[in-house]
Amino acid sequence: MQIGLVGLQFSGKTTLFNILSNKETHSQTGQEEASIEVVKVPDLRLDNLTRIFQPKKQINATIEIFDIPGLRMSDDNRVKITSSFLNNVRNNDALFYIVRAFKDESVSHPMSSIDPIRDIAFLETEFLLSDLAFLENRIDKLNRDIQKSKDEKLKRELPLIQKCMEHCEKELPLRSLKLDDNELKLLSGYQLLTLKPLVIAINYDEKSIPSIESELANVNSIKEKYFASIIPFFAKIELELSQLSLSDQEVFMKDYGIKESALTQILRTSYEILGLQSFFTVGEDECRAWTIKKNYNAQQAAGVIHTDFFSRFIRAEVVHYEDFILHGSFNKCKDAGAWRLEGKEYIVQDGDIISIRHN
Ligand SMILES: Nc1nc2c(ncn2[C@@H]2O[C@H](COP(=O)(O)OP(=O)(O)OP(=O)(O)O)[C@@H](O)[C@H]2O)c(=O)[nH]1
Ligand SMILES: [Mg+2]
Repeated sequence: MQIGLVGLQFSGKTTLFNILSNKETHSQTGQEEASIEVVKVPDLRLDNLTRIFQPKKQINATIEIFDIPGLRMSDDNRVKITSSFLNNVRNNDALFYIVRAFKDESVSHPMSSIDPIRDIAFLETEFLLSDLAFLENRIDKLNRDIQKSKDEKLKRELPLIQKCMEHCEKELPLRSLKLDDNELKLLSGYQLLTLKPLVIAINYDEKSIPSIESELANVNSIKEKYFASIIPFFAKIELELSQLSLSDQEVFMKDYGIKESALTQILRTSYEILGLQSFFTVGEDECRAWTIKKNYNAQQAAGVIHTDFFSRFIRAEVVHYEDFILHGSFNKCKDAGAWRLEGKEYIVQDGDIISIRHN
């Protein structure tokens, strides 16, 4: 799973990327190249399981973060979208618009003033125009090809693309259009930009921390318009905090009044908007978190561990993390009726500890 950080130049993407990747050596801010980092998803439940099972290793779930250089002012004093920018944006499962709200005279803004709502509208309009251009071309091509080939699949695609086109023409993002699983599958190869789940992450000054609720009230109306989640963060101060030990971080976050770190918020919302959840496997060798879609059944989850587990699935032994912590061991869970043997249709729940029986 890959999420892309997109936005105008100097909005704080690379600063945020450095917070997320939590490395000693930081990527240069203001760089021209896109860079990618695999980020461990912190999970206290997995840490606890490791404490109990003492395995040789702990393997957290991961998520890939893609830092894309921002849009800058060109020679004619306008911010223009480029095809390399769009190509970078297309490659992601979800988008995070990183929008600047912080004021700092020493950092220029490509549109010369601080206006988060304008910046969001700018990006969203560009992405909508890109989708419209694609859909228009696709309709032309489908019309030509249908006459030639009489392919049933093409005939089914045409009304879907037309429906998408009408939606975009009303200046609405495709993520707000109701589509069923088949329709989504047909569209999945096209990487339409306004169909991607969106989080708007607004980078505020640390001075705004005490008044953050009222700051957010000013931008909340756009949530519905863009069908997006909004999260506030404080790049500069959070980068400093991320270099402290975990216990110091907690103390300073409390002092500053930061309720949840940018890292936690971003990973949590990514899971939410992508409809993801975690289950665990435990043992002497490793305790591990696995990421799956929310509606996955036991057999599909088994297939994520190993493709053979999918085809040779017999049953899944399941204990929920909370039950395990409550009772203290698998045997005690059995006595309490919290240990279950589930068939392939069982829908896996977030926090299940699973062992796959296979032949
Ligand atoms: N005062 C202040 N400065 C910030 C904040 N966030 C980022 N900056 C500064 O703004 C400048 C640009 O930040 P970057 O994180 O490199 O911005 P970017 O979005 O990656 O920029 P491009 O890659 O050029 O698109 C750097 O000098 C940062 O130190 C903030 O919250 N407050
Ligand atoms: Mg950058």
